[in-house]
Amino acid sequence: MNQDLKQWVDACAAHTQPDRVVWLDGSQEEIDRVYAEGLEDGTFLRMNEETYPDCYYHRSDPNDVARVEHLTFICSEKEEDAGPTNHWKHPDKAREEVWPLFEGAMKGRTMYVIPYIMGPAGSAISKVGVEITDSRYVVANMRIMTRMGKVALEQLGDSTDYCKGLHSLGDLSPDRRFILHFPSRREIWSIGSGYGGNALLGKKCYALRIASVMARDQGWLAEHMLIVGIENPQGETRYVAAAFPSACGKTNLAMLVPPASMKGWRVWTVGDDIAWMKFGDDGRLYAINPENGFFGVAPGTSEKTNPNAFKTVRENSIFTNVGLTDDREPWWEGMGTSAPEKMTTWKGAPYDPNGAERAAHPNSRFTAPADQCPCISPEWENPQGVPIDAILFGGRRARTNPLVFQSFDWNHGVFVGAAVGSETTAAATGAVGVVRRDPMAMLPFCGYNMGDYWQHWVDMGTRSDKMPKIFHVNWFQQDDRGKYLWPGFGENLRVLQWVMNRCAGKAEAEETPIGYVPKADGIDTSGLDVDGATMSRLLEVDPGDWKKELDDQGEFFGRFGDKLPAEMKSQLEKARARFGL
Ligand code: GTP
Ligand code: SPV
Ligand code: MN
Repeated sequence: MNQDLKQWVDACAAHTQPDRVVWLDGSQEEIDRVYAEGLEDGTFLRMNEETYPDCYYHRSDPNDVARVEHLTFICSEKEEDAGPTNHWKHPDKAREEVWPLFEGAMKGRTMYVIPYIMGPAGSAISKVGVEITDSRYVVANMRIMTRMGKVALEQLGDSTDYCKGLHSLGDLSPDRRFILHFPSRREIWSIGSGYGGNALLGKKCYALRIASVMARDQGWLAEHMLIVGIENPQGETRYVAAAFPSACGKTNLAMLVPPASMKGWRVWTVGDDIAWMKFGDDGRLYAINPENGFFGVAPGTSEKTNPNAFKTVRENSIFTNVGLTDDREPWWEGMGTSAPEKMTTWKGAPYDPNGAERAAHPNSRFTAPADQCPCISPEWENPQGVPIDAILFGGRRARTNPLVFQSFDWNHGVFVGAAVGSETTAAATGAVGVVRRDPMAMLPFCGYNMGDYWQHWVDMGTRSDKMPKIFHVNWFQQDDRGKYLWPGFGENLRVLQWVMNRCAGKAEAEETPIGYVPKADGIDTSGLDVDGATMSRLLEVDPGDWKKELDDQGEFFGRFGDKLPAEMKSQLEKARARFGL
């Protein structure tokens, strides 16, 4: 028994006072018991055993359906170390205000101890965490999303090198909800929420907020990125990592099905949300997916848009806050089938096809094992990771950002990432559809000062002459009536083809003030219903739009004071100068 771990678990149990403490080993009998108890207490409903074998349905509290950024804090000694884009609480104040909320919080409940590994078991890049929770829903999700139980305790041994995460549902009141991170002692406290990134502490809390600090200190990168392998008709596979903000298309791009016109192309999923990237001995960046499953956005996922996700979730999966048909099957808006007559909404009310209430919450999700994905990469558990050729940044923008452009070089690419803007989505509480700066899609996930984070990216670029090429993409341009101009989904491979060709030095490009943009006929549109005029609009760089964009970026950079790297300041000035500003 690891003494450090035992002491911490004992201390948490003494404070939270559960009825019993259960250490999880990851076995089938154990999870069967957790589900059986969860069926009993109403946490879960069993789904249709024939069409969705071993699948479970869960409704979260209606006021607990997304990440809560305003209740998420970095608890560093100095406020400056959290930076202007994070909420900050001094560790002493956290102990004073939040620790008491845990007192007796698990009375009448079971405390589960979940040892887990982020990354393949045995990989030198993998890291161990332990989550303590009183939620059976969290246990079931962590069992899909991580490698957990005995295997994690074995990897940990006597070491104190693990992340401690204490989670309790508390009373689920938003007034007593806090997600706290203590980067220097690698600890997380989460109370008052049972959902997603607030409660599955291995995901955003550990693998991004805490790990980003470790990555800075140890010279690697922890990023909100999918990882995908693109195989060309010659059988060569190259890997791309892409950072898009929450609910902006990572899962979809990671599982893309090539369009019929691109014969011989194949796409291989390595990860859909998080990438840890380290230098290999050859100076290239290698990425692993620290997760073991997908916690994906349900609405908009259909046989047509993402057939691979559709097949992945047909067994051993959990559906949260979607509609539930009377046949106990899931249904959501954008599933590609008409709404069934008899259905219960995510709130548990009868569905009214003519009413205003949706069947599924816009941030409803599926949790599914990664190895069930039909296009899972044979390399997805490679302990060394996969070598990355290109990094994409992207956002959801109705205009301004063209379909794709390439940065001039690494540092310009870091600037392009730092300047990402995107319309907000339902993945976090708050207004939806408002453009905000979301650097590297990490605004809610960087565990330290974002200025230092950009400097870390610049520093990484000085360590190798084999850095990936950096691009920016935008699948979400709209016409004046709000219709998407680009078909997206599988057709995005046409853009990746241009990206791959640029990496191989093969495709031509137009040099513009924002970077290299494809020539008018640069993207293959054969078999697509996109005319020349639409294509030029998709590739347009409008100086008026970009003046506003650069002004906004400048204002954002201004918030960082001395922490803004000189390189970012100079990149912004150069970008302005290229527009004659
Ligand atoms: P997180 O799990 O929150 O990090 O999200 P994600 O980035 O993985 O987003 P996901 O792929 O789940 O997509 C979110 C929404 O965007 C879904 O409703 C998709 O249907 C939609 N979407 C994804 N790709 C495209 C695209 O190329 N075009 C359009 N128009 N919509 C897309
Ligand atoms: C996101 O919001 O980016 C997600 C879902 O991937 S959550 O796990 O809630 O963070
Ligand atoms: Mn995400």
